[in-house]
Amino acid sequence: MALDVLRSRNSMGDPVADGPFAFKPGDPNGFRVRLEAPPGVSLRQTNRGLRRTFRSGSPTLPDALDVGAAFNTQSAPLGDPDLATYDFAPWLHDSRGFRSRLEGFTGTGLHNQVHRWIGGDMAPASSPNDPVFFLHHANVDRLWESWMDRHGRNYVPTTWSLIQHTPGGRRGSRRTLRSEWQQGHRRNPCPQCDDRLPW
Ligand SMILES: [Cu+2]
Repeated sequence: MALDVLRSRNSMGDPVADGPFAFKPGDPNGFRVRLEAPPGVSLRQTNRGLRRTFRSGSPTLPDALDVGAAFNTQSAPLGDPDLATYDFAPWLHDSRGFRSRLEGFTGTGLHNQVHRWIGGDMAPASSPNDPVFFLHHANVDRLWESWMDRHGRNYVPTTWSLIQHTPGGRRGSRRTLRSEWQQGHRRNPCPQCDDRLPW
């Protein structure tokens, strides 16, 4: 379904020029992007059309083989038994396990690859500006649900964890994950998050 939406004629561009999300300069009620988070900027107001730059960040989309590989818990080289575990300490973005595989920090790309393939407004932290974000993330949730059907609802860590995501990679003092996240980003925008990681 997402591909059908994206493959409509001229459904990419700056701005998108066709389809239900086309930019119509003379129509104040047409689809507009009102907030954006470009690299190095946490959030700012704007008033423009939707941007999509297909294949700019990845030449391909994930396919069924990529998804199948993320569920293959056989021994190497056929699969990876760690994929039967949701996540592993120290819970970093590229830790072993299924979570980082589905996010796309390990393996073939999956979630991140879709953001990169669509590009434009799907790349930065303001990626929910593109309605296809919700199709994409519904599918990510579907895959996670499928994994939980197989391996149980084993979310880890079970308590708030120290986070190493603060500016400079320092371990913060003992605060909650949410507090670290907010304070870390308020003090100093994290280049890794703002400029590299798809959302
Ligand atoms: Cu995302």
